[in-house]
Amino acid sequence: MRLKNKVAIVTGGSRGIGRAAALRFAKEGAKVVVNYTEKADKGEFQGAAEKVVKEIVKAGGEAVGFEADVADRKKVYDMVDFTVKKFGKIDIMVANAGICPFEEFLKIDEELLDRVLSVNLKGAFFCAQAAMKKMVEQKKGGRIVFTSSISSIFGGELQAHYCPTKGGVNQLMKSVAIAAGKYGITANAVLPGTVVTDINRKELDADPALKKYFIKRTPLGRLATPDDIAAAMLFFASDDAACVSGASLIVDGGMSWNLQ
Ligand code: NAD
Ligand code: RM4
Repeated sequence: MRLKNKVAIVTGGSRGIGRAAALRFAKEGAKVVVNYTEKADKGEFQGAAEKVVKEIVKAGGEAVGFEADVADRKKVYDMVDFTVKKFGKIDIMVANAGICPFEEFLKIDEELLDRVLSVNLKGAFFCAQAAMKKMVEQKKGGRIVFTSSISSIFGGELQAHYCPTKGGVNQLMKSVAIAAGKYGITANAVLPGTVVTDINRKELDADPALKKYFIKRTPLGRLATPDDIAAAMLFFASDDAACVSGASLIVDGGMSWNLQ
């Protein structure tokens, strides 16, 4: 087990990539706080975090859900305090929660822009800051893993609000890596390609040609899965990455470099 006796928070852990990370980390021995927000997990997604917790517990692991909008600084700090109360410490923060309400550039109003910036960029900032503060107090090092995206490098017609947040996450990650290094804390980013999850399912289902195009462009012949992304996160969170900090790892089957 690669995360034995570790304690991890996975933001946006109730669904998609975060869910896969929560399950994988628990399988590797970590106690996991499965973060989500009610604002996102309503309707058909209600109770998603509890399902993940149940799945982990059923498999013999330890986990608990925690509702917090990562755009809310106080709630993020409360989440870290809760984690320490519940499991005694925090070793790993996976700043993963993110939203991408696809929209045409000319139709993105200030409210939508603010929300995407707040969740994806400010949220990642608060999670890293709150976790690092506690890790510094603990004096035992730590791991901060960001979910960025290939959209941090490439643009997207319906993602003019989203892509800048992921570019920002890359820069945030580098600065955190520099600030945190002297405390034995690493910061790294995973850059997923297109992974079919609730964030894009409707758009991809509505445009099968687009999905086909993504797969065709991918040298490995398939899109990355949430488990593929979780495996990269696990690497950054594990002892194997003890001397890795400030790194970005694209996990997309080679898709994004295939421009020809
Ligand atoms: P998803 O929609 O399947 O899951 C989103 C998760 O985030 C849910 O658990 C939801 O409750 C949570 N969430 C949403 N807003 C939140 C908030 N304000 N506070 C706390 N939790 C919140 O999405 P996903 O595809 O798993 O995406 C996870 C991360 O991966 C995001 O940062 C996304 O930008 C990034 N990403 C996704 C893809 C992809 O193709 N799916 C590609 C690159 C990067
Ligand atoms: C990713 C990437 C994917 C998109 C998701 C929502 O960062 O751009 O293609 O589907 O975001």
